[in-house]
Amino acid sequence: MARRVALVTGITGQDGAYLARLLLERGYEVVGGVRRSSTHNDWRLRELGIAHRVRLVQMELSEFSNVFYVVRDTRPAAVFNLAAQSFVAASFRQPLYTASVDALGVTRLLEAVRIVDPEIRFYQASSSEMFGKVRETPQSETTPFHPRSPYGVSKLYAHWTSVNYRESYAIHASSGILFNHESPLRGREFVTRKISSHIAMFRHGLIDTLRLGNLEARRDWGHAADYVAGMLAMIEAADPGDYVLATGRSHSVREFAELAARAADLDLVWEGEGVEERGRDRETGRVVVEIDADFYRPAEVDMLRGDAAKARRDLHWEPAIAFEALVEEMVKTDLDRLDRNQPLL
Ligand code: NAP
Ligand code: F7E
Repeated sequence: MARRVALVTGITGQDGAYLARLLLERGYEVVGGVRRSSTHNDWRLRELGIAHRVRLVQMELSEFSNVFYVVRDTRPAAVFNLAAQSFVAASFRQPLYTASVDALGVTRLLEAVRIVDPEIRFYQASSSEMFGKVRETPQSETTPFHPRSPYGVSKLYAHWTSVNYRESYAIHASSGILFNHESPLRGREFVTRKISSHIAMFRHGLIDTLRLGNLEARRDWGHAADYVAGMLAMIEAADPGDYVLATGRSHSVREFAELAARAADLDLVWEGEGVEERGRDRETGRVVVEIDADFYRPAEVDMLRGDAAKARRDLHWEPAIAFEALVEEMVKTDLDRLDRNQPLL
């Protein structure tokens, strides 16, 4: 690629921040799409020390003319489409908005790419949520899809739209089917960061208990910093394609909570069943975890475990950060933020 401008939609999110840092390290000029808001939301870019090195432009994925003019005026070599209403639980309450941004937003962006310059390379942030009620384990690029939420359904539309623009117009469009990836920059409503931030607040005496939903759900959790390297590898590959990125290991929410508690010197012991279940600290007997049925979902994805053999083979992609190290980093970072009187964002 001769021109090295990368346009990253969703740059204010977790992946946007890590990807922007990686792109800058690799010599790209980074333009970040930001939706209009009354408050400036660049804390992740500031935390990584790169806020001053990226150019932000207003970009709302539900507005075609806005999307089109940004692509036309920035003339990127590559577009990374990370923008989305990304919270599965919220998609049940806002299914139409989720579809507009996560599904049709991708058509808007790909139409802009097609019209402005079909040589622009395109990365779509697809999701393991598309596998939903899984047909086989582990899940790979050939596993049939069965999404279980408006989010998963929207991402599936977006995935096939990316495939379709590749096949119809020869656009270098890749779809990264990424399993859950987390970090200290994860949004606080997602279960991993909810746990790490609440455990840290509990340790600091700022809250009494952590209220969780389904403890038995299993996810293949990796580190976001590893996964953005896979996104860039897809964009830079000679040929576009669809790739699963995953660690190949699966853990329950309960295991995540136990490990997170241990990182803050709490030893969880469980008692009771269903919504009556509690997790107490062995030493003090204090209740640390309670169950709250409000966090159950209308349809759950019970277990995910990915097979990233294709990405290993074709992209030489390999996750470096193990689950245990990820959990520890997340809890220690939140504890450290509180030690320094920083708000948990
Ligand atoms: P995230 O932290 O929730 O970030 C989402 C980004 O999208 C934010 O910058 C958000 O802006 C922006 N956005 C939301 N609605 C928008 C709209 N209407 N127009 C323009 N921008 C909008 O998500 P993430 O964890 O970084 O994930 C990045 C992408 O990968 C998402 O598409 C997600 O669905 C997908 N994905 C994530 C995972 C994962 O485990 N993290 C796995 C598979 C796929 P604000 O800052 O203003 O909210
Ligand atoms: O839930 C269970 C919940 O919200 C994980 C997004 O990045 O990854 C993410 O989607 C599991 C679910 O992530 C609570 O029921 C229990 O089974 O952290 P989550 P997610 O739904 O897997 C995929 C790959 C994406 O693409 C998405 O964008 O944890 N769970 N108790 C809970 N979940 C939450 N949020 N809060 C709880 O209290």
